Amino acid sequence: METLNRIAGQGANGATMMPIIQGVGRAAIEIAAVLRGAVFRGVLGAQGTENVQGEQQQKLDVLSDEIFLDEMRSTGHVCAVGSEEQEDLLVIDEYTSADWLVLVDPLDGSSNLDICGPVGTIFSIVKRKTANSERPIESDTLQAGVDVVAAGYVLYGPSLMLVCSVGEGVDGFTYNPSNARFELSHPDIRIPQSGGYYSVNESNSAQWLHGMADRLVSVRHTQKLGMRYVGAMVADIHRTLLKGGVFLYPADSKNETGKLRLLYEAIPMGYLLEQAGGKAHTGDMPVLDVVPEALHQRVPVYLGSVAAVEGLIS
Ligand code: AHM
Ligand code: MG
Repeated sequence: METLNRIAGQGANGATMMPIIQGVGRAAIEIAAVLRGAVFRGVLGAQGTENVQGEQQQKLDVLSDEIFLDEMRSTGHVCAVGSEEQEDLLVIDEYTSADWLVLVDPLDGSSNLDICGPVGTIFSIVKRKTANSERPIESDTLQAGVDVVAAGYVLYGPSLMLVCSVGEGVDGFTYNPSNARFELSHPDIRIPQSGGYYSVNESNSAQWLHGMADRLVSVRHTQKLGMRYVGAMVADIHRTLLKGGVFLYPADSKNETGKLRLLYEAIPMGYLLEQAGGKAHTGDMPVLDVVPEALHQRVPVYLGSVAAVEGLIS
């Protein structure tokens, strides 16, 4: 059975990305173990702090962030990490001359923790723009999705899965506890172009802008879509990739730029969707064309099968 090593043979960047993606795999195994034991270690619940977005941090958000950062440091190839849980760029002092920066949402969907629901980790990797002799700075992370070199997610569900791309399609790997390896379980994932589900927090529909509620009624009818919503982006995107349809988090009258973060959520998931033959759009432009202006910027997202996304944005 092929393992994560498959990535090393993919495209121009596979071999270079390999140690970093293996680091993501190690972080995933550690975070999964912490999640499994959380109720016994007293690490469920609020940390009592807010992140830069003003959201309550869960203890597991903070623990996952620490684990991920430690594993990125241990690769020796990452000079800095931009995390949804950290206000500023975290420079890895031991490796300031390394080539790569990683953007991460260490524990996405953490409101699902209280109900033992699925959660995930989302990441992307970009090459620094500053010279290697300089200390990396925040603007090194502000790169459009078209310049992303690798991206992926970890799904903490009934199985532990790592789904990623280095620009040569999308592969899914499942952790095999009997040999402690991520094994290739879903080679070359292609999103179905018809059928599937729409996935959205429909309780916001009265506040959606641009007539989105009416458009959704029309698209779900013409595309014959069922409905599913976990409320954890990784689980909702994973289903969308495998079954087709569309995941959306539109702009609404309270959040005119949407809820989800460009760098930690929209770009990595948009990159994967496009690599799998789908479409990723903000309603104004392709997700991968948006040039980020700030680390914690938000955008509306429409991610899924081409016809379903086009039906919503046109
Ligand atoms: P988080 O990064 O703070 O966990 O928030 C992101 C999550 C996504 O996983 C999910 O798609 C979305 O928020 C759900 O939002 P809502 O509860 O408004 O439906
Ligand atoms: Mg998130």
